[in-house]
Amino acid sequence: MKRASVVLVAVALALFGLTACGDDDDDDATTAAEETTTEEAAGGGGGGGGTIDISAAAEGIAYDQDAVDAAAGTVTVNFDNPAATPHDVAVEDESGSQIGKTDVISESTASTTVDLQPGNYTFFCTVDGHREQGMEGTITVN
Ligand SMILES: [Cu+2]
Repeated sequence: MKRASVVLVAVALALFGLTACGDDDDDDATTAAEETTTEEAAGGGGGGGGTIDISAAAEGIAYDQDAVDAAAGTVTVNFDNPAATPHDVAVEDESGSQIGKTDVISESTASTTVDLQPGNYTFFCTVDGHREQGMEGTITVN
């Protein structure tokens, strides 16, 4: 009888240990879920592909970014132009077709939405001469 009790205690401890491991696994799963949520938030709130933030330099004919990433879907392009020089952000696909653009603005912000598929797009300023002076960049869509 006494030996049987020892065995039972050992089994109980073993089960407790397994249960504890199970809890650890649950914690890991929770952490992974939180990380996924954070990544979605970093990609930009809202549904679909999220947002792209592009800003113009305060001085000169330039954007602050020359390459941005986005998730495929309906993407909101948020443009901030702190300069007095008017700029906009237009997006064209790999065939060179313009698929959307913001208003031309100065010392203001504007946004537009574009539907992006996985692949590469180009963003640029449509104001005369600005693209040629370097106001363009790439959008990589995953
Ligand atoms: Cu411009």
